[in-house]
Amino acid sequence: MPVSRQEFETVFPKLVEDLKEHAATYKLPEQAMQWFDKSMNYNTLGGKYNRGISVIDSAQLLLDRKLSDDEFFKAATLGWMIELLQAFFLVSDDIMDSSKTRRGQPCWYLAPHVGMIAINDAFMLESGIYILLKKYFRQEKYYVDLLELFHEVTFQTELGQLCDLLTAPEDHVDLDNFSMEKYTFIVIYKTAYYSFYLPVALSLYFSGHATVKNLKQAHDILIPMGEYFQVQDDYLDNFADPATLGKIGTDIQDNKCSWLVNQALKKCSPEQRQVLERNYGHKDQECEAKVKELFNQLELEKDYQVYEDKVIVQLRERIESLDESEGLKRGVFEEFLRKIYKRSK
Ligand code: DMA
Ligand code: MG
Ligand code: MG
Ligand code: MG
Repeated sequence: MPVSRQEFETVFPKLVEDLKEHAATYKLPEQAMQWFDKSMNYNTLGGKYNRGISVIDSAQLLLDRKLSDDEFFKAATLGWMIELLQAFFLVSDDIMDSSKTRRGQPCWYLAPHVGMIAINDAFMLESGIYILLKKYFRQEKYYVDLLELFHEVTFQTELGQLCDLLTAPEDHVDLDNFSMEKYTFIVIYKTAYYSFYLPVALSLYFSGHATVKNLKQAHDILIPMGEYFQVQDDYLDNFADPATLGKIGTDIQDNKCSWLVNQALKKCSPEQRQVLERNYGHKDQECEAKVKELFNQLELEKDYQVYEDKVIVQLRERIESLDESEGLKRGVFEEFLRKIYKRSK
């Protein structure tokens, strides 16, 4: 049975206490302690926890049994470390993308009295990962592997974010700058590694099944799955109801090399391209509305359906043909795909 959000959440308060206890060894002043507590709760809670919960679900499948209480706590701690990494990325991403809301509330940098303190809060969320890793995994023979994995995946995500930002300059719109090749690089690095490869790689180390072959096989399924997940994110940015999605889309105003604009460029007429050229990437609601209207005219929702049906078949084929001889299980990928298939938030 997959773990519920509620079960996963039971572990978080203990980890917040651990991090505050660590800060207390430096006699952190009370005001700062309360701030740190508030930032952790505001930025780490309230999401879907797909990444974090997948560590536990995968560990259960790989070990082929229910976890003991201690194992559950440790797997959940690894899961929360990904959620802290995610919190670090999201706090920064929302500043860089000038987003307004996240998980149905104001982005942290827009919350009362926060502003650019959010940048330091993001760094502290990241630091929390390594404090917990040391506290709970220092004695494991795979400790250095986990340490290196978190560092590498963080770097990969930052490479993706860099390309995402560089293809979306604020001051000039050049549609020739976009391409599906650039798009694929951006989404694999900014999303697929930390959201898909990382949870399963962590559970492979945790369950004692991490081999070069298993990690590679997991990678080769999870990176395409992560690509699909970011295409969904781009689709939902424009087509979802913000009340359901928990965030207001920004990709059009931000001049992003999104999946939708790449599809639009493939099929638009010269006149429609002019509409895009004049209106895409402007911090202006009327321009944004014109682009949205064009996306509707071009029936991009249909292209998305076609893409989704095709990619699902490909992913299921890859999962079906997985070689389980070194202990990897099809169920790990089936469960992860089930969590995101046709998602609306
Ligand atoms: C997501 O990109 C990538 C990271 C590393 C947060 P995004 O800006 O499309 O995410 P969102 O739509 O959640 O702001
Ligand atoms: Mg964003
Ligand atoms: Mg972004
Ligand atoms: Mg997005």
